[in-house]
Amino acid sequence: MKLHYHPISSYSQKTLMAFHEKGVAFTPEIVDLFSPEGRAEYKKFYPLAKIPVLVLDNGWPIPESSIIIEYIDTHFDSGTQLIPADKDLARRARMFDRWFDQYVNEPFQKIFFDGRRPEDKRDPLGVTQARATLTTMYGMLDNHLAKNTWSVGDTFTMAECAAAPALAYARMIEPFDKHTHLTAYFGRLAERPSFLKVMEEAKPYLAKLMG
Ligand SMILES: N[C@@H](CCC(=O)N[C@@H](CS)C(=O)NCC(=O)O)C(=O)O
Repeated sequence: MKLHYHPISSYSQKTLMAFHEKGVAFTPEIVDLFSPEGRAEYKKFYPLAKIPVLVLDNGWPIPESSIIIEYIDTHFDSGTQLIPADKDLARRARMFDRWFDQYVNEPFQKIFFDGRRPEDKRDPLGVTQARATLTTMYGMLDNHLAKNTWSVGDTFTMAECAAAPALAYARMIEPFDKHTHLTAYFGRLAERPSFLKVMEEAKPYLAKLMG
């Protein structure tokens, strides 16, 4: 199976982390959405032009990072079980996965990409709202993590795959150091071998981007 992704894309990193957690192999297909040619080419394959997309050996495409993780977790027994067998724990893992995507990753992307727009095309109100969402979420996560090692108690799940890249990027534009439990949680994520591997792959691309 082939994974269309980019090493610095946070949603790609989320799925990469899941692949590493499970020890599942894939054929990498790096997509450059920053280049107009790369984007135009990719749009022919996936008109929404979002990464990641997993393509199975039978040609069946699976878009959306959470759905890719669902696929690999239910089709491969190896490594970490990312969606708990218990229905209630599974629902909680999915809920945190949604929270990290919608209220950490999305506001981060809004703020980051707004900063790359020409001055007259920026959206200050949207950025203020995104920052408010981020800080609200930081507070909620901090409370939860005061009593939990991972999102779902002691069980590392798909939620952590969503959390690590999203928090790593979000903290660069909105630090969360004053939230000590969230900071400690991020410290645990930052030591996770699957995340270290993702960061290692991203390093040369990030260096190039920062120029
Ligand atoms: N909901 C999607 C979001 C994917 C997404 O927004 N990916 C970003 C890269 S991190 C992207 O493809 N952005 C390109 C664009 O929006 O044009 C998922 O979970 O996979």
